Amino acid sequence: MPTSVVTYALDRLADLGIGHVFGVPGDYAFPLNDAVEVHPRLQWVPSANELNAAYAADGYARRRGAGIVCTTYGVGELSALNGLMGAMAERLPVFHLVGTPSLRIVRQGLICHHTLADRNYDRFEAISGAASCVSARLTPENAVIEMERVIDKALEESRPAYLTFPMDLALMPITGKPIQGTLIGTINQHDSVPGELEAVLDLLMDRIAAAEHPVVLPTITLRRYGLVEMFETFLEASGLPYATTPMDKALLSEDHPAFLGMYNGARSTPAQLQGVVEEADLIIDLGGLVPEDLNTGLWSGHVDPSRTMSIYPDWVQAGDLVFTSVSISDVLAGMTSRFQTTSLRTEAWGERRIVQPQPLLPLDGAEDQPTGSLSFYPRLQRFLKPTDLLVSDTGTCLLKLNAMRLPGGVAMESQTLWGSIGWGTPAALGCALADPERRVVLVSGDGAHQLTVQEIGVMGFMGVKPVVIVLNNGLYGVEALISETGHAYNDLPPWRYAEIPAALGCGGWWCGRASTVTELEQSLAAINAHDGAAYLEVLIPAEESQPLSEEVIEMLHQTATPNRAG
Ligand SMILES: Cc1ncc(C[n+]2csc(CCOP(=O)(O)OP(=O)(O)O)c2C)c(N)n1
Ligand SMILES: [Mg+2]
Repeated sequence: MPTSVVTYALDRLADLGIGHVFGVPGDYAFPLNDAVEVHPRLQWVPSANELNAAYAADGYARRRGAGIVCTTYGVGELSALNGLMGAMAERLPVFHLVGTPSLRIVRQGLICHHTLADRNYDRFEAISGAASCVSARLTPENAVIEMERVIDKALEESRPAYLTFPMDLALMPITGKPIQGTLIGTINQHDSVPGELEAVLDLLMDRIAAAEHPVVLPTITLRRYGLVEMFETFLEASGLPYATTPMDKALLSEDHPAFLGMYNGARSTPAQLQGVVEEADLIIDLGGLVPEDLNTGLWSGHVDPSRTMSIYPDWVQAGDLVFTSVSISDVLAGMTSRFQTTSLRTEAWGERRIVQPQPLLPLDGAEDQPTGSLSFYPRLQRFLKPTDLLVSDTGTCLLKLNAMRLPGGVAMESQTLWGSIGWGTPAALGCALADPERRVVLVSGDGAHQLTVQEIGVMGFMGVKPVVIVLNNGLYGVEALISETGHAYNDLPPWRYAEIPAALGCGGWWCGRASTVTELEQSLAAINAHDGAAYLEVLIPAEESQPLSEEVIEMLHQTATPNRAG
């Protein structure tokens, strides 16, 4: 039987190594839903709602290279938008497949559900299209060529794609010759112009040779483009030290001998790292640093552009010089091979270690004391295993975890730039399905968790085995930090968190609640001894969330009239 439009599109996406489709069915999407159900390489994940589905696909794409979210026309696709815009911001190729009214409905001008009854069938395309870097309306005639264009663009930009499937066209056979698959990682991002690449490499190597204290700031872009291994080889060959910003945390194992710590302006850890980075005579920005507030210690950092060489995915900037025809993979490979063939690598990492790595957090808190941040984070740090993947939602926990050095091997995912609370729980599901080799440990504030908690039921249904840790302080704590305490709008309904997995149908989960240090230690030990998923509620005193100084709050919000003298 000839391949239908919808099956062909799924085949091409499955060729990328994607094995799951997150979504909520709907009548306009039935052709898609049916095709996923019978697809030999794809499994449907029954997301609790479309926003959760988009978050889960984002988490999946972080670990697998790409993900799929499938929604229905209007009501479904619009509900997924925040999640997809997050994937835009955080650069994740999530393919958003939407089932739309049949061409027959459109041509007859029938008024159909999920519309404004105005015979305008294209209203949502522009809205959803804004949360993607490429889009296509698939037809039998264009399916083969459009799928290649869309996949290519989504991977090149590492951003979402939006694909619509009119119900009748979706089931029609494609015309043209189907294309066989290419796996992620074998797709070249950009081609460099040889002369320009040589010029960049000459400049970079000259600057490195002339520098006494060069520092590398690698970014998450390297992971998005599958260049992490190449970066490790580069470090080995060059002997250069590196630091990461919060957005780039755990790019490599944080016990790497070349790792200096987290550069976050005046909030760097260790603290002296700010000086090391900002006074370095050469900063090699690998991938494009994002000088966002939470990524720069509330804009307290200053990386001097004249001492920085920025290597973006497809161009390079060195002060006033701009090179537009070079790809980051070629620059990285070129620098590595020059280091390997010259004697430039003179100092070993040990000698270069200008700052001492941050030690383990001290084990604060006595046995019967109530739990709090000071007792929780050191114990979490010791609980983590080298093959764990830590997922942190946005909130107080992300600020704490970003500043905490991760034990060797531990990977981490967070949404520092987009910062949409509630992302963590569905994203943890996506990560667990995409990366089954790792145990996913989710840390979420109670407020964030309340937004998307239904996905716990999907975790149980899909049989994944994460460790979910919910920090119960009864409020939107981080909001209290950056406003004032006592606002009613920061209070949360007091849920009985530890009962949630059972109510949502999760069988075989270890569930518990820790309110004292002893309970916390016993719970963490019990979770490690349990062969299955776990859910732990940890009480954190609301009083911890005291407002920051007015000065710091002003730094974040920039609302005060500037001081003319300053
Ligand atoms: C979707 C969304 N809505 C609102 C916000 C604003 N916001 C940022 S942090 C936060 C509170 C987080 O509270 P919680 O998860 O309980 O963490 P805590 O700081 O209390 O540990 C809110 C409401 C946001 N970032 N994203
Ligand atoms: Mg809270």
